[in-house]
Amino acid sequence: MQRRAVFALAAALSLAACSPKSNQRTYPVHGQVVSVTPDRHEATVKHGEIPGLMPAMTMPYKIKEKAELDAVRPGDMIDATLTIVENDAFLTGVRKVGEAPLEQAPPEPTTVVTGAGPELLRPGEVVPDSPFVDQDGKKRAFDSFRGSTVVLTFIYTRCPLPTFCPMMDRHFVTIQERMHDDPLLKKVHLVTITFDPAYDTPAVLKKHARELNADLGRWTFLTGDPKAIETFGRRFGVLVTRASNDPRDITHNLRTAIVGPDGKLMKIYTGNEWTPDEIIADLKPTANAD
Ligand SMILES: [Cu+2]
Repeated sequence: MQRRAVFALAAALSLAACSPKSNQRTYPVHGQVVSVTPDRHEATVKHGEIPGLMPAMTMPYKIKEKAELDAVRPGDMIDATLTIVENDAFLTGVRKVGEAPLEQAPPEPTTVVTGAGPELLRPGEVVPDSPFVDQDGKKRAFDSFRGSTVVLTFIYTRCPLPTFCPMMDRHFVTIQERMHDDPLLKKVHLVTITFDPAYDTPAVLKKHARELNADLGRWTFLTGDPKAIETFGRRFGVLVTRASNDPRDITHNLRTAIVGPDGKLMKIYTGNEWTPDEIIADLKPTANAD
């Protein structure tokens, strides 16, 4: 299992973890630093199970205190506290408790994609049609969005970390607000696709949409056949691995894309670095074209 993929992400043990909450939760973390990315204030940590939050996995974490970030090196065994607040997640109290040899570096996600499935879509290429089911249980082929400029992203509703799937949801909420206010964006449609269709049924997606205050006339949530979703997502670089012993144990990356009204890919955004403003700026030249 590619449980160690850098940029990979987390699994959820409770639905409650995804609903907006202002109260702060903290969890003890014990693990090994795999790599450090100082400009992002992040270290990728391979850690054991975090009871009540996620199974053992390797993923990037923000380290709040610069001195603590500067002190860690790949190979360090650390103890830390993972703090989860409404819109953020970070490590504090990072303490080196030992050292151990590092296992071999994980393969780059792009290597996995090109080696294991169909090619990544490039801008200008037609996004292949794919069958889905929407939040109302209606069949909805991807091609049915032709004529609108589509901003699409991939999430799962049980994602426990506010800086990953829930951040995609928050960004889409912001874009939706801007769509309502800006006539130049009147032909834009938002599409959120779950990569956990076994849990994210139409009913679950509908509830999720309601919690986000989504305007379902302009924002569609899709689920469907697991294989079809996986094949579709892979074309955008979405990588999801599931533990064989626990289907809730999901490790994933993030991809968001703009598809033009002609069904051609315009742009793919990786990770959680992009902002709603960036997408809106990219949308404006085409969203209003006939
Ligand atoms: Cu997630």
